[in-house]
Parts: sequence; C-alpha cells; structure tokens
Amino acid sequence: MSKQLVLMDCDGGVDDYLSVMLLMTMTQVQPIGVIVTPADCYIEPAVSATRKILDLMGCHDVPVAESTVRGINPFPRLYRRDSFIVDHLPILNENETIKTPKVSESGQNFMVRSLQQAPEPVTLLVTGPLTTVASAIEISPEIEAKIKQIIWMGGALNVPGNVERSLEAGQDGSAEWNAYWDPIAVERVWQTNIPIVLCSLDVTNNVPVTSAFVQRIGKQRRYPLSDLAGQCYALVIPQDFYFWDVLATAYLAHPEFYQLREWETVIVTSGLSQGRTKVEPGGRLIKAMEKVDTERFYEYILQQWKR
Ligand SMILES: [Ca+2]
Repeated sequence: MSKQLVLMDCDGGVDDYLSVMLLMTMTQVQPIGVIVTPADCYIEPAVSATRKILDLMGCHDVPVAESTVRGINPFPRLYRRDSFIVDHLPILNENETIKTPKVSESGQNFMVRSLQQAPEPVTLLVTGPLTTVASAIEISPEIEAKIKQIIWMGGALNVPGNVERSLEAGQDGSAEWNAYWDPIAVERVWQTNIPIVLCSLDVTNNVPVTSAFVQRIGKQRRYPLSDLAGQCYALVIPQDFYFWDVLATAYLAHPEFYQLREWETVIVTSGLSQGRTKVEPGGRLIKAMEKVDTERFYEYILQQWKR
C-alpha cells in the first residue's frame, strides 16, 4: 500500500514541534515538507527549531519553508517566546550546523509548488492558522484539486473558545486562537470543497497534558525524543495545556482512535465573536472529532517517542 502524502503547516508553538516529532515517526505517511506559519511563535527561532528537530530525527530530506503571511490578531508574547526557548534546548544544539534545508521560496509558494508537483492528492495537516493555505489557494486556485483533505487543529463548536476576554479586550470568548488569528482565512478555506476534519477544542478539552503524563514520559527519558518531549511539556505545564496539535496529528496514523461527527458551520469574521466557528444549519459541512480513546492515544505517543 502506498503511503499517504502529507504536507504539514504548523506555527511554531510547543505542541507544533511535538507534532512534527510525531509525524516523522509514522510509517503510514510520507511527509513532503513542513511549513512554518508565523503565528504562535517568533519565526526565526521557530524555523530553526523545526529544522533542528528534523536533524535530530535523521529526516534531513524533508524541506522546511517559512511562510510570510500575516494574521489579524497576534498571539500573546508569552506563548510566542516558547519558540526561543525550544530553539535553545541543549539536545537541539549538539551540532554546529543545521543539515535540514530551508527552501528559498516562501511557505505559501512552497505549498503551491509541492501540491502541483505531487503525483496524487495530498493531505494537509494544519496545526496553526489557515492563512498560508488560504494564501496558496489565492495564488493558484487549481491546487484545490490536489488537496485530499485538511486536518485542522482549530475551532470551538459547542464549547467556549480559548481567546480569553482578559487578554483580548472586548472579545466574547467564543473564538479558538488559530481561527482568531485570521478569521478571513478560515472563511476562505470554508468556501472551498475540500474535505475538512476539525480537531477542535470540543475534543482537545478532554485530553489535558497532566503531571502524570509528563512523569510517564520522564521514565523513558533515555530515549532522545522522550527527553525532548518531556522538556517541552515541562515548559508549558504551568499553563492550562492540552494535546491540541499532537491530537490532530495522531489522527493520521490512527483514525480508529477517534469518533467523528458532521456539523454545518459558519465563520464569524468580525466583531466581538470574530474567529468563532459557529454551528448553524445550512452552513458549510465539516467533520469534527467528537471523541477519542484517550488512553490509547497516550500509549501511542509514548510508544512513538521511545526512540
Ligand atoms: Ca499550533
């Protein structure tokens, strides 16, 4: 059986690095590139850290591209600074130079070219805002036919969002951050006919990063990937942290862990609810992860990072 082609578009947060780490361990997929969108990060350390992680895993043939799109509502600096910390972790700095190539074209142009050149439709795994995808579709609308599906960590359907009112003055708390960064881009992607599978807060709220989990990964820290993952989770454990991006990523290898459900949805693009992914009859049909077998998920990632 041929492997599923996957193009990843992440945004340089802690769980984006861990998602790259999980994706590269999967035997079921063939990653054709990793794009970093400048959202939940500062872009230079985020691109650097992503390339160093690919080096650590011996995946030097997977190119990394830097998207140059811009969002509307920036992520908080407190989140974005994690990109500097991860880029400076000792385990990622044993070598003088980085082997994994950074392509010279922008991430959005790289997405267009990769899809045009792919021998078959490609799955897009998007663990940040949809701006790079929307931009690529604007550049070259015919690539829509080369996108098999979009797995997107984003949105909040029947639960509150995670854009806190205290941080973002005037917002009503209904938006999820990846959608809030650029609601216009979400709506643009919603206008296509590409199958969309959402890993929204509805499901991720049930899969927290717990001290018990971090201690489990600590017990296997003699494996470099577990050591790195444990350090990353220790960095974010003071926040209310969930397996957002990693949960979306694991779906590629083990869809049977998940139950999906269809919803009709619209995107709110302005005002106090901007970025809300709202369930509304007659709206755009998507599938969303409804439930996940949490224990099998935890076991799976612990197993994959035992290397
Ligand atoms: Ca992310």
